[in-house]
Amino acid sequence: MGNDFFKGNKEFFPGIAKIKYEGPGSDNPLAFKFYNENKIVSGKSMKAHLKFGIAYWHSFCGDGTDPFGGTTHFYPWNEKNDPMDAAKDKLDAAFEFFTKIGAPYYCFHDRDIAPEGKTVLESEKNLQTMVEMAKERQDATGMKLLWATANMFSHHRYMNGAFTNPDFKVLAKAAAQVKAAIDAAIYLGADGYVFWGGREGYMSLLNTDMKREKDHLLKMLIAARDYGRKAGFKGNFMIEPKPMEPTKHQYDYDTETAVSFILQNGLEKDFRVNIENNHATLAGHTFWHDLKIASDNGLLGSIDANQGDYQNGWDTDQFPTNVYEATRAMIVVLENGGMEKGGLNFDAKRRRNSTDSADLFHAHIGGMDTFALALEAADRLVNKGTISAMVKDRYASFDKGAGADFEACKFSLEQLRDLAAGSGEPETTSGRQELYENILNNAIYGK
Ligand code: XUL
Ligand code: CO
Repeated sequence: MGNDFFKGNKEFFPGIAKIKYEGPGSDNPLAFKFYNENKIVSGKSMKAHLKFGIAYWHSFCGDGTDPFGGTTHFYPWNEKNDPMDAAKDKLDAAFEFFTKIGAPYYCFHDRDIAPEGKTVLESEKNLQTMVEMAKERQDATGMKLLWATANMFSHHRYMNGAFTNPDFKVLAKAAAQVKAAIDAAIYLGADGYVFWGGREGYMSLLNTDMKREKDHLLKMLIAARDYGRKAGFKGNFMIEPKPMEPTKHQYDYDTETAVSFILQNGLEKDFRVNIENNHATLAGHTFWHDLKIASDNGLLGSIDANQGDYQNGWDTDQFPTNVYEATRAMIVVLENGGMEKGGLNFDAKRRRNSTDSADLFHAHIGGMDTFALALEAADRLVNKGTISAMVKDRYASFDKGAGADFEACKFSLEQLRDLAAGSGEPETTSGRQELYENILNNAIYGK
């Protein structure tokens, strides 16, 4: 019974009603067990804390293709021959899904919602037409656009990069695409605009002038920012770090790199980072680490909520099910005071062999329940304050006396030497990692 989409006349997901919260006692696979959108957690509803977004590309465009085989997900909205007619069916399917799953936001690449035309003008017109239709549906349903972006990695012209292409003519095409995508973001009232530089990197340093390419990248981000602000875009521009894939090395390698780039170039007023779990793990970090780097620098923009595979390491874009990992993420989000204009976008796809329409619902229900559990666990931990008090105490020697003077830059190296020479060997202090881990587990299990 695979690929059972579109059995009805008008509905693309027939037989599936709006997903409701039924609580942990329910055995209904098409119900939330933990995500209760109106439940108040620390003065705010779960819906407002989590701000779930649906990724248009995975849920309505991804067809199950992998490097070893073609389509396994056959969608009724891809059946019409005219690409604009197909795009309209896809939009209807998407909004049907959004309202049935009950997520308040969505995200798209320009080419997800509108087909590329033969010319720049035709592409702009296609996008404008689809964006106007999307606006009508947003107004009718209350859905909001979390962020938009331009796909500057699929077309063959971008095989050597977009903003970092060695051919200026290609760079100009990328500029045209970004301008139209920013216009779309403004028209739809998006809270963000994302730059993920899929091909902004190199396959070989032998043929690459890295310094020049990075300079072009910066110039283009500034041009996009200036255009967006002039045209009235009020949201955050965001860089989404990823170390590799499809290139061997991407310039926005990890969060630390992207944050440094933003700060070094004075872009912090307009730019934030959009952090994806599986990109962090691909860079050899944890999701938690990258979120913390962003938050510590006041640059946490939004999250692409997914998870990787712990054995093979690459970007498998699976739906988040790991409550422990999600809890650590939500601790950072809560301590950050939320994400202002950001949310949790499911940049995640069903497995190639998950071919039933219900699988799309199971996948999102799992992701939403996971983060609902994580939110409550993180809230218990943050509110209790045991860990933050323990961490504060760990650094207490810098709160007064010579330690505080050091932080206030009152000591030279020689003076520090004299202090050390005048005192005995410090007593060792336990880092108590196991105790911290137990406290986190206790919070996850309801204490
Ligand atoms: C690719 C990825 C993208 C960005 C948007 O790994 O994460 O889907 O989120 O271009
Ligand atoms: Co992503």
